Amino acid sequence: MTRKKQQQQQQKKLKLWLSHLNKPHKRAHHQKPQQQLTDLRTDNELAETLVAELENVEAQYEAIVNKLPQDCSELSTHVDGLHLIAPAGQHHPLMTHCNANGWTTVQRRFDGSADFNRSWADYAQGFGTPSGEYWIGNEQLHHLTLNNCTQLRIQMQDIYDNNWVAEYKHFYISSRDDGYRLHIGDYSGNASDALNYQQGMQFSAIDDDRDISQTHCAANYEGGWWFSHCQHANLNGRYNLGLTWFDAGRNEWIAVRSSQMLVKRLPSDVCAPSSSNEAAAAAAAAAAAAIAATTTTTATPVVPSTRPTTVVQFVAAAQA
Ligand SMILES: [Ca+2]
Repeated sequence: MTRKKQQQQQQKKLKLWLSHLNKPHKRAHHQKPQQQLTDLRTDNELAETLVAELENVEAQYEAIVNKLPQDCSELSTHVDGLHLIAPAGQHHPLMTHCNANGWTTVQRRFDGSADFNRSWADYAQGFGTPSGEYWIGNEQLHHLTLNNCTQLRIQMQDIYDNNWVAEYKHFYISSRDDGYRLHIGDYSGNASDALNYQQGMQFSAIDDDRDISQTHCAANYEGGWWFSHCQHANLNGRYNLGLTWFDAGRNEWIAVRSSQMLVKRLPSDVCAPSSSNEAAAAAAAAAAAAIAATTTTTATPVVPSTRPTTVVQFVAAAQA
């Protein structure tokens, strides 16, 4: 018998058992006790068989999920497009976009079609569609970066069609209990290390202010992010106004039109030892504490561009 036929027969049996068990058992009042006992025994046997079958289905499901790549770098052939992955420690498949170089897309903005002004729970779970505008979810980010061997690449295009890149050799998002805290390190690129300003911050969203500003940054910027006092970088803010990155090189805000955040596992021979997440976390916490101790008001540490763009006005308004 073919595997497909076997599966069809199994499904048929399951359906039959389920329909029997879920049917209300009409037993006549005059039914003899002996008959009632026999019925109960039959029900019990059916239930036991059903549980065994469901366990079998669960085991098959687990086996399929375990065979999925943990991220796009594990795909046998790197083809740009949508792929199913199962991040380490998560026992369910996840559809995401992979590029031809094995990078996993975790965020994408390009037309403002998806609403990014969402709750902390929405950001934890993820939203949008991997083929369009998208946030993969903080829980997924935590699991994708758990291996302590993940790099982050941020690609942006500004409203003047310039391309900007910020890459971090180390990227780790802590657990839900720790507020999905941001840990980054070893920057390279042409966009400036703006994200470092938010190093060690917990994730904030419209309904959950976890920044260290006296204002509510996520509410001001209409998007969830690792805000501090509030930001030097924010790719989840209000589209066309709130997408920004501070380019320290030019002392100017980049007015971001489209952005993409991607992660990729580093080759194992260049991976940091397993304890470095904790070391990075401790360093980040110390840095955050230092910021909190030295700054008591909402800071706009660098005067934005003299060119009055809508982005700058929006940023200035929100920082105030
Ligand atoms: Ca606050």
